[in-house]
Amino acid sequence: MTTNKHVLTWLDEMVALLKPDKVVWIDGSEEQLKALREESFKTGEMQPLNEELLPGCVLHHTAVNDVARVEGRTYICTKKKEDAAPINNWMETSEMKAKLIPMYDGCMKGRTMYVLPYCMGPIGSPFSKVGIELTDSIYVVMNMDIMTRMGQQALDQLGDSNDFVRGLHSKAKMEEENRYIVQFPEENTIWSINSGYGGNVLLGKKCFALRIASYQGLKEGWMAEHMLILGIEDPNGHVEYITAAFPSACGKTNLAMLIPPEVYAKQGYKVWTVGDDIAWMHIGEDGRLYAINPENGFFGVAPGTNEKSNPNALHTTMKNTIFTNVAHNLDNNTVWWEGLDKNPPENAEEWTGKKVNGKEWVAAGNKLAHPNSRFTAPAVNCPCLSKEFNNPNGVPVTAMVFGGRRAKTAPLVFQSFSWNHGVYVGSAMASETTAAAAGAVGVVRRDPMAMRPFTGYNMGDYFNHWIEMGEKLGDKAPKIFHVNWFRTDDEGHFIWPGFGDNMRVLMWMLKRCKGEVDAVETPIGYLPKPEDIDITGLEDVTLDTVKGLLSVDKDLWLEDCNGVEELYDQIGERVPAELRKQLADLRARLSK
Ligand code: OXD
Ligand code: MN
Repeated sequence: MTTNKHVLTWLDEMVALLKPDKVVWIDGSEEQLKALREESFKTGEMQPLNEELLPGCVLHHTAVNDVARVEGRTYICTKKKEDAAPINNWMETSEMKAKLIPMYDGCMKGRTMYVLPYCMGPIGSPFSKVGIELTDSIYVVMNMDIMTRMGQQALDQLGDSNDFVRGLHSKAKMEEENRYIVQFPEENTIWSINSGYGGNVLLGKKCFALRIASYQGLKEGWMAEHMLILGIEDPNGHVEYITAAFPSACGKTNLAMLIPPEVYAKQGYKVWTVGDDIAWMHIGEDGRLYAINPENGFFGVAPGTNEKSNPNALHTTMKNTIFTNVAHNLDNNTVWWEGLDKNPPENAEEWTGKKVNGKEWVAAGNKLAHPNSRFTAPAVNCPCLSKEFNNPNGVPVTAMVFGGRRAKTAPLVFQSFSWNHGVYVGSAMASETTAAAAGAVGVVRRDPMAMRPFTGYNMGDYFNHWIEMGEKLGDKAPKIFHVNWFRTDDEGHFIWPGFGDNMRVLMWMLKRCKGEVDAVETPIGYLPKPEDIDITGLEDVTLDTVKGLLSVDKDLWLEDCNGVEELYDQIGERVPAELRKQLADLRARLSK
């Protein structure tokens, strides 16, 4: 399929190491994919679902100990420790290889190795990048077919170039204690072993499009961010684009696909999805920042997705979708998850494959679907997919949003005073943890730019890269905002309705960007005047509710500053002086 010498030489080396029985190149043809699906049904790796209700959809269960990204076992390996540590797990490159090579040696004996070329970003875009993943998993091939532009088209995009990411994945023996997800950014290489969970094994996604790409962006002057991209079209047909970073499982997919509330829909506003997870951003010829979505599908969290919370996502999953670790409705051979509807299937298999009475199971407080169960769905299925989705130049970014899940501290929305203050705000992001990563749920952790688990190099250098991008963008830089949809009252109930109504907050941002609305200057940034958040048609939200949502408790903020300082101290001397100054200025404003 290719005469690229760099590809062929690397492949020879890997075949010698892995010793597969068979090597199969994935060309991306329908015929080949169909045969692989059939094979996966035979081995039980996948189960076909109801062809009438869910055409082309399949169900997969991972191993029970392999249901989320494993941050504790994810490494950035560089020659020098300070280039990746201390936020990342680090090991010296050759030391890590010496550890992993014996595990890879012969691990594909008796198996087929799939050679899977893929392109991140639209084919033909100057900003797209190619990777090749070697894997012994059909599940991976089928997921990558949805999530990337896969096969011959990717090799054509690569041509003779050596600029491709070398990805190696083996399920090996699926040993938890020997599970490693390793990035070697200096060598454009990813090694993943002993896992079958999406975020650990679909190497185009977190490993490449964030960890490796963030490093490439540092070297080449662009940005790879954990951000959704959406467009808001006004009644005149003019579209403004917003990118937004939230920690995993904080509703990026829901925001990216939001349905405008009636007050806006009536006027003719529309929302378009460009991406729900990752944005690659370059400075365009006109000096503005442009974003492409490197992915070609959505790897979304299933639980909580329903007709009300995200009808677009639900619709997107109705055909040609892979469901992982959701519950199986045995009555009609479909799927179910918590929050889909109020009717758990009686005749069900819960996510590990055990037959249960779903109603009784749920009533007894058990989960039918795993909280991090997923759908892998093609972007083309999405009813609100932007017509710019495949635009090789991307879309111009007007506003950038940071956000987290904070019960009390952060107000509904505020705008930063400047780009550098916005970089501070991003660096200070924090959130209460969710089920997307293994570990305790509900603990506050600092998650700068939602990139804590995804930055492929030193976090201080990463902050500095943001500051330098701002210098290049000058007055063409997007405006930076911070939101919090998750404020709770004293009983722990969410105060803001969220979902589609979040558009009310985005509309305020766009007005700010166009200079159409004033704001209140506060120590933490510009806050809306409460009456400038349009609450028309909201039943449970009054002007007083909005006032409450916009209130800022200075003591909580000063406490939060201590958390930021701790993070900066942990990162150490590479934290830019500018951010230390932003922190000092914020403290001074809060103490006045
Ligand atoms: C994801 C994540 O899967 O952030 O997108 O964990
Ligand atoms: Mn994500």
